[in-house]
Amino acid sequence: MTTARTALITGITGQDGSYLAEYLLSLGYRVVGLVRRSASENYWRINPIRHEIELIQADLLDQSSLDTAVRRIDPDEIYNLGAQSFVPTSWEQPILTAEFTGVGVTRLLEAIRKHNPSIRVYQASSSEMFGRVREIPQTELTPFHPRSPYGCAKAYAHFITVNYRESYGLHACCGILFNHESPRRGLEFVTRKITHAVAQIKHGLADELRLGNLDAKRDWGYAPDYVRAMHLMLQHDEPQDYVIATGETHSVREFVEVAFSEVGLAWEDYVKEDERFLRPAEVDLLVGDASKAREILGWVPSVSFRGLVKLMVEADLAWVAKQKAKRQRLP
Ligand code: NAP
Ligand code: F7E
Repeated sequence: MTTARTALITGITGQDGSYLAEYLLSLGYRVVGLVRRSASENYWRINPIRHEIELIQADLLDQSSLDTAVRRIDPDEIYNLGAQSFVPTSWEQPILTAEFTGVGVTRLLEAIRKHNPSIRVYQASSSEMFGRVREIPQTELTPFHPRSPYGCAKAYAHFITVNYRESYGLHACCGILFNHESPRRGLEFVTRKITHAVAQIKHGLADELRLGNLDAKRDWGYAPDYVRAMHLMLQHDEPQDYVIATGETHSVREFVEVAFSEVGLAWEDYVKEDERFLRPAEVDLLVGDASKAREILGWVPSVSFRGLVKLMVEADLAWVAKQKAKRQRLP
């Protein structure tokens, strides 16, 4: 009898962590999630699989807790998805963002190096590192020019992971993932903010949607496709870095248009531009070239831009309807 491989996931309570946990369970893995202590649990994304996974408490800010978690679980693979991931917050809390998203990675790599350098590790790098882009589309070789404290922290995290691979021979891969979305996306990110507002407006619970820069362009994919890529990277014998993207770019305005048209509404009647949502520095255009992932890993995305908007709008219509019904039942 072969024993199941063990995966340790940081950030398991987030969008990607929850999809990755489900995917690895479907492949027969033992899945352990690293969670930080909180006075009130934030487990809504992992509740459906709560009985199939194990959780261990640790924090990317705390070296000893990471050392203990890695030693106790002794996983075959670690997926480092934990981070302060909301770009605007990184201007409000630049030092904490650097600690979580940047130095936290070094802490985890140190725990791996000291405990068992043969553990395979995935680092969640980001297209935000390209920032003011030097070429279109962006590849693994495009230079970085981050435009936010978040992008700077991710660039540090990326290079320290590459450095541990080169210095200590760790089997470490960075996935340079472009924006990926789903019904599990946090409500503050623009795609979910839009689809949730569309559902609220359709159900008569809101009458406007306030947004910042409608001209920004992003390469938006579907999160479950992207977690498959993370797993594929760690299965390859040679650890490398990969861009994961759809190769298409669309503006926030286009996302808005498609989302409102899904429910038969004209977006111009509801969307208001609000400078409170503008950023001190913007990333104007991102579009990735995932040829390397396609050729080496056989990875291709399965959901189109329109398909993504549609599935997110449909999920939010159902969710808002449920919330509304619950509220109506209150005494
Ligand atoms: P997310 O939904 O914001 O989830 C972030 C996770 O990190 C949460 O589980 C959070 O836990 C955890 N976390 C935050 N601070 C921590 C700390 N100090 N110690 C331990 N855990 C901590 O993010 P996501 O969209 O799933 O993204 C996953 C990763 O990919 C992140 O590193 C993100 O920066 C990166 N990324 C995302 C995208 C994208 O488009 N989604 C693209 C490129 C890269 P709590 O529940 O306790 O807050
Ligand atoms: O913004 C514009 C905003 O916050 C997308 C994270 O997962 O992907 C994500 O970062 C664009 C920006 O994502 C609003 O200015 C307009 O140009 O959804 P977002 P992001 O900043 O691209 C990368 C790859 C990550 O790694 C990050 O972790 O939309 N925008 N109006 C707005 N954005 C927000 N949030 N809210 C608005 O009202």
